[in-house]
Amino acid sequence: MKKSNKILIVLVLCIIFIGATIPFTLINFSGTQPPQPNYVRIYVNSTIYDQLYSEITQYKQDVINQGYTADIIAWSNNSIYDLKQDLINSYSQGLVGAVLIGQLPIAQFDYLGSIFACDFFFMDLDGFWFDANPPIPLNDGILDYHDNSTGDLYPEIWIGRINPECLTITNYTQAYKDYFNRNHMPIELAHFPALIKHYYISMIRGLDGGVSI
Ligand SMILES: [Ca+2]
Ligand SMILES: [Ca+2]
Repeated sequence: MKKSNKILIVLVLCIIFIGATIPFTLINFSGTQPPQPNYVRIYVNSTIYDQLYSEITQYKQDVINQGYTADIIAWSNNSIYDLKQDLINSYSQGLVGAVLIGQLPIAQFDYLGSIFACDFFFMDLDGFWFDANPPIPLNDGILDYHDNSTGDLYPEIWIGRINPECLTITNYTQAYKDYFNRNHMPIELAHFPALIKHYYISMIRGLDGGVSI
């Protein structure tokens, strides 16, 4: 067989092999795509879950209607580390954020003696956080140290809280219900210019000392 014919046969075999492999490669690639990051977890303090079941179920549906997937979790664990581990576990499912409803774990951070609530602890899923940072090795439940570890210092997800229990009201259950009902109430775009107009009329009348409408 001539050398040129051998080269031609090899080329043909290569083309057949590549043609047969590409579809399997594409199928396999599409099968290993990471989940779309649109997953929201809605944590609810387990002690208020039953009373607010219908409102929170509606809230979940509102979240889904905005293009997310969502789960409700009745949570009764006070550990900031266990809550964070649950968020870390969910990140591989496409978690983009979490809503914390009711009294749920609050991380605190001590920066040069200034102590503050720190939801950033729950947002930064791959950074390193530590309680008892030398030279003050005080393991008191208040975080003292943060570095990037094998990840980075930035947030991977967002955290939101809904909790009226810090307010000077007595009927928290009603406050939750009122909030979720307001949140579900649609603002129709057709009415929006009228709302803006109403706002400005009220403001101007207030400035003039008139009676607001
Ligand atoms: Ca500490
Ligand atoms: Ca990070």
